[in-house]
Amino acid sequence: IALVRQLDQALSENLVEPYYQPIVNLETNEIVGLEALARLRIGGEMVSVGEYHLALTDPRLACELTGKMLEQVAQDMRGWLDAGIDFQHVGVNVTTGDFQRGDLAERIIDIFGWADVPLSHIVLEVNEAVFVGGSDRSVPHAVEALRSRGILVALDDFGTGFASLTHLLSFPVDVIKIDRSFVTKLGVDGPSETVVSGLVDIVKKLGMRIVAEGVEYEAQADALRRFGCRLAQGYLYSKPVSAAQCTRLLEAYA
Ligand code: G
Ligand code: G
Ligand code: MN
Ligand code: NA
Repeated sequence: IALVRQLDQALSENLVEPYYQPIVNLETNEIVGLEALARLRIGGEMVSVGEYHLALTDPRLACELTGKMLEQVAQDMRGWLDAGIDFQHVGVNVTTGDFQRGDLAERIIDIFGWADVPLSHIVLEVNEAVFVGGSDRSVPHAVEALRSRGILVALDDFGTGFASLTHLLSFPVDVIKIDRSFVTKLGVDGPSETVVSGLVDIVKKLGMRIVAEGVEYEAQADALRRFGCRLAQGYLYSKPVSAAQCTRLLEAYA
């Protein structure tokens, strides 16, 4: 309850700010995209919304957070486009509550339309609970509406839920993000290496892109390269940073 009140207050006082974490090409270390991660300015500190994940099961709070994030991400992207800075793609996280109102696709199209940012620069990051938990067709409908307008969709935290592989891979997505828990075990756990290497093969054969999350060590990046994984994200490259810091990273490495 305290968390709900804190999040509610941070949202109504506009204390939400997107941070950005680079996604890099493992061969060249060039930045090929970003993931927007919400931070709340609370007591002078930038706090991850991960601390508020229970509060975010409230659809009203989830929708409000997404609205604030989309508006600021659209502004930041507009700024980079105006400055000729190449960010390629920006991922935005959405949850089950975002789909319940039934207007997610319209909101995204509206906000990025106003900012005059092409939808092809946006990746909607959705975890398997969103796809598997929906009892009606509202999630697939919204996802299809957005994909038909050129938005990319990523299945986030891949491998952490309980859905079967075939079920998961039947969802129409463009990108699979392998969860950090698999990457952490590279080099220490043989079976995990087999799983990751097999996943990379399957996902590529299905014509989707694959991003490894939570890469912290060069040895993990080496293993991923050996398995044919091209894209990665993690502290080895950069932690999530403010838009201003991200601009400097993009100018240096994009
Ligand atoms: O920012 P951090 O890397 O600490 O993220 C913690 C968790 O919060 C992750 O699971 C991430 O997906 C989620 N998260 C980060 N930003 C957002 C956001 O804007 N909206 C939603 N719904 N979840 C977010
Ligand atoms: O759930 P999602 O994948 O959207 O959120 C990514 C989360 O992982 C964020 O909390 C982000 O800050 C965190 N993260 C990103 N890179 C690393 C990393 O290399 N190591 C660890 N431990 N966490 C990371
Ligand atoms: Mn994500
Ligand atoms: Na993840």
